[in-house]
Amino acid sequence: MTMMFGALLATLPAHGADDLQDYPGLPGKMTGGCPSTFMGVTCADDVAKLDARVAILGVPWDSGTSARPGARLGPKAIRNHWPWGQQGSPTLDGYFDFDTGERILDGLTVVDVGDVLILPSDFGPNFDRITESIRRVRRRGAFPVVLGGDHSITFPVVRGFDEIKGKIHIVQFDAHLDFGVEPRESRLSHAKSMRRSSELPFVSGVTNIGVRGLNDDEDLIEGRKRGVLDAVPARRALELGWKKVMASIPKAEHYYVTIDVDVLDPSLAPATGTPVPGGLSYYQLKDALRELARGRDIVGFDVVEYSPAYDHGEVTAAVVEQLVASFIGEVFKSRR
Ligand SMILES: [Mn+2]
Repeated sequence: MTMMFGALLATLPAHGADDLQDYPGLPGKMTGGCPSTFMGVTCADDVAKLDARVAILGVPWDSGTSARPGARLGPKAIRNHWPWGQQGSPTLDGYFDFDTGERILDGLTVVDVGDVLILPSDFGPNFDRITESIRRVRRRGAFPVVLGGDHSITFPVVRGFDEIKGKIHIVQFDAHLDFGVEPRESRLSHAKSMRRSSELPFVSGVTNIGVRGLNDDEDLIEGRKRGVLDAVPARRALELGWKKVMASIPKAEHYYVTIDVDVLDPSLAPATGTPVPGGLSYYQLKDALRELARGRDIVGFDVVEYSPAYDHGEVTAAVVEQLVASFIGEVFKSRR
């Protein structure tokens, strides 16, 4: 039986450069455009002609999940949460934010480039397409905003910033460190995404904000020893206040921000694979992102681990949608 299985595998074509060519996985190319878009912005699925400041990119991948799967349905569910159809972009008028008293997104072209094509189960070709999609979005001068997907996608996403000059520091909002001690779990699982990302030559390190609950601390001890990982636990962050927390983040030329939905209190964000009691409220996370964006060159961000099968009345979808829109607003406010 083992022999037969081996023979069968031998007849399968090996993955190579041609696969990438056959399935360029450019957003939209293989998925038939955009059935729906993030907050109704224009569909711009031909990345070769992309002309926008901000590009929303879906990555419907959850094969890196260790507990409850379903985050592959996240991008679609976040887009479908918007009930008013495609109203187009540029978002000339923007939105008035009653939380801050400011107008955001006005005059900013935000488009949705669709999803990276995912062919189930193979990490290699899928991760290569994710990386290549980020590179192509960036070469067109657009700021990538990625909707996951489980947290394993952050590694191939960050890998797509390899043409940047200077170093990137990753700020991770997450109930977990995702820096799993080797050799536990597979190398590319969502529990290892920060470890893999920290190994990229242009990444200076990772700061976790929001780790909590009962867990191992050996990965944090190791990461600290190597100078590539530090963490401000959720409870500690709330005691310190965001000004002090953000001031503790190491200086870098650029910052990439990854937001795992499970950083939030699961009572307001139940729709995630590995919920942990406690966590940030919506306003606390919104304020944290506002403080983080102040005076820092943020080059892109993702929101991952939104898993709509565990949602109730789309409450988590609403949280994700508003966080994404307001964080884009904060990032580009500081660039005006
Ligand atoms: Mn995570």
